[in-house]
Amino acid sequence: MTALTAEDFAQFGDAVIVLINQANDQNTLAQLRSNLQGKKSPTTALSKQMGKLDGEGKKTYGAYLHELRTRIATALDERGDILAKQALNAKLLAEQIDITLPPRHRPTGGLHPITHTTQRMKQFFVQAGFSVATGPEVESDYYNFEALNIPSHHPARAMHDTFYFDAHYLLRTHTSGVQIRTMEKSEPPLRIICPGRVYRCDSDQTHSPMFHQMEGLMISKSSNFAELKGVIHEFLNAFFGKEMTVRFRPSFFPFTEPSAEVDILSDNGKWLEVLGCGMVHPQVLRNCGIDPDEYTGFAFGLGIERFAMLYYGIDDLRVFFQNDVRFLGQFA
Ligand code: 2NM
Repeated sequence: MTALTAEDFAQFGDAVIVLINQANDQNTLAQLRSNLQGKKSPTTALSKQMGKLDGEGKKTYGAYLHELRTRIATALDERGDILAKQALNAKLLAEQIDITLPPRHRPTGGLHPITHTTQRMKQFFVQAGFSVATGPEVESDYYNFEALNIPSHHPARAMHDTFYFDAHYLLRTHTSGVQIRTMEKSEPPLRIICPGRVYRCDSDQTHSPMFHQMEGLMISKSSNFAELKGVIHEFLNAFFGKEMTVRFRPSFFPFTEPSAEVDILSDNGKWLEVLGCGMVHPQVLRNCGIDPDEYTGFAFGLGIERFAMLYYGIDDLRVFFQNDVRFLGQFA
């Protein structure tokens, strides 16, 4: 065989490197790598020729072949690096995101109008020094009626008003049990409001079997009816956001004496009843361990739905409980 010269190896190497540098993607380069370095590659074929050479010739030939393989390997690696970098840049470019695009619309919820109304009520009383108290919705006969001076023959006790579980337990018909417990537990003076769900066996256009009430209680050594009138009037002014014309009408509740119902004058000249109130009955104070000769107090109770309807101009009570998003969305 005619021995290949250094020149031959160099020319072959040059030609192969041109080929390598023409590879324009990683797949082509991988194919080329397998063709140039695999078992069937020209360099493998060349190495098989070595056996036929003598000692000195084998050494020179071996050195040329080694250099050729090194050149090919280096060229493959360098081209590989370039193509990898190009592929990465193309990927980054393709996956580029525009962070200045406006976000997709995500609908957000809002507070239920009853929750919002309750919060506005709390806001007034908390700034006036009242604490918010809560209690169980399943009440005992004692806390819902007995302690409040509601005798067993009173209409409020009749089956058609109250949801009874058994002879002793019921769904509270007002939050007064919370006030009773607070009076039992704490030393006067006291200023609390008790918002919450209450239940009455009654359902039509203007009555829901579950509705929301807020009751308030203030006990001190000097509370009187003038103070009650002042607090209620200030509350109504704050809630409706304007100076209200208010009327206190004598009324009757078993747990207050004297008792009154409060009307506000509406824009169309009609009086609207909005709450009940009175001076806590001495017997109720006594029931809770408070000496009525030392302390006096006033209490009031209102329906939160009624206030929400007046505030938002809603004429149907039922919309509060239907959870229609077209209604609720207007308060978000
Ligand atoms: C009302 C009207 C008048 C009231 C009385 C009490 C308590 F526990 F102190 F005796 N709590 N709530 C009360 C008074 C409630 O609702 C129309």
